[in-house]
Amino acid sequence: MNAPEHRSGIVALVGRPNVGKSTLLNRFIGEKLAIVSPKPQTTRNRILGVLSEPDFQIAFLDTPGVHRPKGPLHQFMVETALSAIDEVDAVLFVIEPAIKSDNTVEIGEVTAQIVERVKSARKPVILAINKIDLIPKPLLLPIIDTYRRALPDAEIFPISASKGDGIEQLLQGLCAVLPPGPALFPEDMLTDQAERAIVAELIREQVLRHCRDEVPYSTAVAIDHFDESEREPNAPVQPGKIGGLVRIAATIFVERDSQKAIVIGKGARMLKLIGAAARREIERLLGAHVYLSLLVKVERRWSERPDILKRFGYRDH
Ligand SMILES: Nc1nc2c(ncn2[C@@H]2O[C@H](COP(=O)(O)OP(=O)(O)OP(=O)(O)O)[C@@H](O)[C@H]2O)c(=O)[nH]1
Ligand SMILES: [Mg+2]
Repeated sequence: MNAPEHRSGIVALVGRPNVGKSTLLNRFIGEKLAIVSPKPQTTRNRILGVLSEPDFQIAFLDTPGVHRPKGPLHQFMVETALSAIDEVDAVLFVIEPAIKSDNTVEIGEVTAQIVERVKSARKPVILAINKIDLIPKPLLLPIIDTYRRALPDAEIFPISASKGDGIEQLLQGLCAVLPPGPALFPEDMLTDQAERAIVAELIREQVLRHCRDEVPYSTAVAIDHFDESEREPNAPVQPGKIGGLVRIAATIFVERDSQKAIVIGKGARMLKLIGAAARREIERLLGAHVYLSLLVKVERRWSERPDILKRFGYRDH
């Protein structure tokens, strides 16, 4: 028997905010490439994660959650997500179970908008129903039924990204819709993101996790210094093996003085908590000790100002 033909392609993860797209990307790749939080609108940019196996290579493109945008930052995010659909080989549409109290399933307005967009793109689509660990099995059937009618050409996979259930089957389903072809990216490449971009995101993640209300939506992080002169090159990234020291200075930008006060906290307690949690995550990423110093600055209404959006890396694609 012949060996199976090698397949490859780019797959966009698309869906509403908070359904678990970034959790799923990290699960596929086995590394934390994208930050995750319980708050919607966590991801703001596209994040590429490459999975290379002997028989296939899939480059996943995580995207911001599609929502009704308010203001330029959110418009950028939604465009980033929807335009990805046109640029990939297949779409992995991620939803989470939403069942009304009378046990009926309704496709919400935004989800319906994604369904239409995906249909008009006329490319292979796979639907992942995520977070199945949260619902009793019998409740899955009406969801599957509803989406089978809405997207008759999509194969449907119930999964749990956080527990890892159904991931192998989903990968096989994706492979089946990708064209035969050689790897598109080097096989040891996991992402196109620079380390310092991931570091900025890991700091933003801790602001999201520690602060409430409007602070998460008004936060951006910029890396000011990234000094690797005391880092040991090629240090093995393993628990317990630490390769030297990386000194990082970063600024957390918010939009108002009141938000700055929240992020710093009484006696700088909040900023210390954010810094300590971010440092742990960054040390894991870099496999090195990390010295992290954080500043908090106000950049008024930055999320509404196109010039500043660009400076923070939220550019047009
Ligand atoms: N119970 C459960 N929770 C999950 C699962 N997958 C993700 N979550 C949680 O759902 C929340 C949102 O996850 P994210 O991965 O940030 O969601 P996202 O779709 O990337 O969100 P945006 O970036 O805002 O669009 C987090 O609290 C995750 O831990 C799952 O399979 N089961
Ligand atoms: Mg995300």
